[in-house]
Amino acid sequence: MRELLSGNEAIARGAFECGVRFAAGYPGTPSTEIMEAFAKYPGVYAEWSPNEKVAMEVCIGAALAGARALVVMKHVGVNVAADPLFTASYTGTNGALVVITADDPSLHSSQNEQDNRQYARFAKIPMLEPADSQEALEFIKIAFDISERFDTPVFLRSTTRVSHSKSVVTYDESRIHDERKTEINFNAEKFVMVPMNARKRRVVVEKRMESLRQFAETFSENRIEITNPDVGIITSGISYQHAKDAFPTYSYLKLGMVYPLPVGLIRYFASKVRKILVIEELDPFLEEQIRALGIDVTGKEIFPYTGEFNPGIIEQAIMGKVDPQCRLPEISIPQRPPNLCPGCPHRGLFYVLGKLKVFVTGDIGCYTLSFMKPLEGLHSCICMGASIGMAHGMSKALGEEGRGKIVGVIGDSTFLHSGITPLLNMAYNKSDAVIIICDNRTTAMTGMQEHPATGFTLQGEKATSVDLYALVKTLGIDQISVVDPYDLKAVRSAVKAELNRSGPSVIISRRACVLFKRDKTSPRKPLLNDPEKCNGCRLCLGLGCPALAWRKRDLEQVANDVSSKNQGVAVIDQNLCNACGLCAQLCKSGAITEEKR
Ligand SMILES: Cc1ncc(C[n+]2csc(CCOP(=O)(O)OP(=O)(O)O)c2C)c(N)n1
Repeated sequence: MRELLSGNEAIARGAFECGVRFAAGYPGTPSTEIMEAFAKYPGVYAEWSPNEKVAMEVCIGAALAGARALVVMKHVGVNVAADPLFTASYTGTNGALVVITADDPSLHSSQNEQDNRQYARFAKIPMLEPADSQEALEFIKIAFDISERFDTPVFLRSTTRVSHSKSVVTYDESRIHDERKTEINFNAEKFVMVPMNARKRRVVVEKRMESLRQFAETFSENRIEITNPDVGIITSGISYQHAKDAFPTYSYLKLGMVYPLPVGLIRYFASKVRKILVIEELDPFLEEQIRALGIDVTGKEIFPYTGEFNPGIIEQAIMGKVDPQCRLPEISIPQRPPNLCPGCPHRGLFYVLGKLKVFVTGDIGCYTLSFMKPLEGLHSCICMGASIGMAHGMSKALGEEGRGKIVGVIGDSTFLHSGITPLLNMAYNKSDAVIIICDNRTTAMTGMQEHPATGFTLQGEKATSVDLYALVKTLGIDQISVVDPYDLKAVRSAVKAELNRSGPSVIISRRACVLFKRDKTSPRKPLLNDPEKCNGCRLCLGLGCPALAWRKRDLEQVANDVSSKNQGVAVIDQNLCNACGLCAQLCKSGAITEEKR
């Protein structure tokens, strides 16, 4: 069978083929589609866990019961899941555990650009790195075999290009393996990581690393292609594809396993070529280890440390110029800054916050875009869940000076991911900050995934839906209010009231994402702006709504119009307007209405 699959779809397919029937993850670009694709295979269990740490623990448990378990996350998700993972490296897996880390060089959709190959060395866990969809399908199977054979978690690292590019994949329907047998296993010495047991396991980990190093020497996916004795390139993953495109005739050592490295194979390759280049995106991960072997290589002194590579970048670094054939086509498209959708429920809230003289500690989600003009309603963003702790820390540090000036905002999915404990902390340590949960009933930013408050599972089954109000109350917050962010007055008075109060408080700003309402019963008609009534005050444009534009009046019109000297009027794009009504609330001249035409 031949099919065009993205790297993510191929990972899901390969996992299913090799008997994986258990997967957990938390959404995050560029990894999200792996879980979404896997969940559709027959007879599998797949869940969105509330965060990556939980997903990791769920899969460690499944593996302990003998399953082949797949845990999926984006690169920063591994930071969240690192605690259980590092010790699962000691316990081993019993069944099999493969961790997908989908890294994002060039930060297409991430808050940082960390190179998760470092985690393999840090946690003493082997790591495979596919270069295209076919390899993604094959490598995930190999990863599970390695996990079982060496009793270790295994990383499979993808990057955005591999995860999201589609290439032809050949697979064999008849090679689908059955689910592994599961059973309860008791082995306290191996699975109870108190110091006396962990010390013994620590030694096992080092022995395992030695066996893996030997395995790497003959591992078929660490592949040598000797063609040109002058230049040899050591590379892996997507960098291999780019390097091959730019320099098809050089010799290559393509590493399918980037940790641990095949030292003997590298020495052998070095003996066959006169000059070695190490081509890798982000950190000099391979380069430093190869240099440590005493092998002279050229690497980051010519290749960039940051961002994705492409054949042009590689050619420029090596040759000092780019062959036009290697140059990426120059496409001239107008700059289009990201913006909240027309009708986005976050807009009303952040319009109000931007007008108040408060510091808003932000979090990650669609609403993070509110930091930009014209809203400017969010002033920091570090990582998922950070807003609440930061708001608390700021208000404590500022003391009296900060009273009534610190607000933290967090999305519903992010609150359930990592906002609960910092809110508990705020209640416990008597904070003064105001927290706003932007509850749009979905995980909008990554494409509308379910979470524990939506009432549905990843596989579409009905589930219990946590009551955010009750949850916040249980954490010890007594002052809670709920507002509709489509009602500017209500939002303003709720925020002001909470800022004037002492002690921690929470406002739930509740309105379903305009792109994803389960209730589709009452679509509203786009609003109209009457150019005769519009006084050109531009107040409505302060919302930054993509459905609102400014139309200049020509000079003659302005000169002839005795009633108004407006230079222009606001216009509402009828194809974009979702009738949230915010602009009508701001319009003092009554020009914006819900009128019939
Ligand atoms: C540790 C980590 N996991 C996943 C992500 C990807 N991600 C960023 S924000 C977010 C959730 C957004 O949902 P929500 O908080 O409900 O806000 P919304 O986008 O719906 O406004 C996700 C999954 C990330 N940045 N970091």
